[in-house]
Amino acid sequence: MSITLYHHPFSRASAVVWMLEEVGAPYELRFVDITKGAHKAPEVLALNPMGKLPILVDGDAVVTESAAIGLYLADRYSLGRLAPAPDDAARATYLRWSFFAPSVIEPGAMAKAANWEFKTAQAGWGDHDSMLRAIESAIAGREFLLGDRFSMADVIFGGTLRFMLRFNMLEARPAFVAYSERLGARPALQRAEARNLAVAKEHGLNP
Ligand SMILES: N[C@@H](CCC(=O)N[C@@H](CS)C(=O)NCC(=O)O)C(=O)O
Repeated sequence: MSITLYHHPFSRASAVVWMLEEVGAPYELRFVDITKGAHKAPEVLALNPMGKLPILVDGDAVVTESAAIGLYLADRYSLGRLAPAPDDAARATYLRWSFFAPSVIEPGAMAKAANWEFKTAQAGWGDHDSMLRAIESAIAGREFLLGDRFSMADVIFGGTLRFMLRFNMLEARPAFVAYSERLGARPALQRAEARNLAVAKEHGLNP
C-alpha cells in the first residue's frame, strides 16, 4: 500500500477520505493530532511547510491542498472516469469548478462570515451575490457539474458546498440543498463518513 493520508477527522482531510473512497485505490490514514500541535512537528513541516492538513503521500509524490489532492488522485487513478481526459471538452468545466471552490467559494464565504472589508474588483472571489449566482449556474438543472456524469469536481466543489451549508456559511438555496443531498447519497461518501467517525471514536474525539 503506497498511499498515505495525513489525517484528522475534523479537518479538510476528512474530505480527502471521500476522494480516496471514490477513486477506490488502497490507502492508509496517519492520524495527526492537530489539537496537540502534531501538524507543526518537523517531519510534517518537511512535507507541508504550511503545517496544515491534509497531506497525501503516494510513493515519491507529496500533494497538499485539498483540491490539488483530488485532481491528482483522479488523474492518477481514475482518468476517464472521475477525471475527463485532457482531450475531452468536459475537462474545461471540470477544472473550472474544481478551482472555483478554493479560490472563490472558500474565501468568499469566509469574507462574508467574518465581515472582511475588501474591494470586490480586486478580490479574486468578487461579490457574494455573483458567487451565489455562479454556483447556481453550475448545478441548476443538472445532476452533477458535468451533467449526468459524476466527477472529482463534484467532490471538490460539492464537498466545499456541503461544508459551507452545514455551518450556515452559505445561503441554503434549493438547488444547493438538492445537489448536496444527491452527493450525500453516494456510497463512497457514506463509507468516508463512517471511516472518519471510526477514527474520531478511536481517538476519543466527539464530533
Ligand atoms: N488550503 C488548504 C487548507 C488546509 C487547512 O487550512 N487545514 C486546516 C484543517 S481543515 C489545518 O490544518 N489547520 C491547522 C493549522 O493551521 O494550524 C487545503 O485546502 O487543503
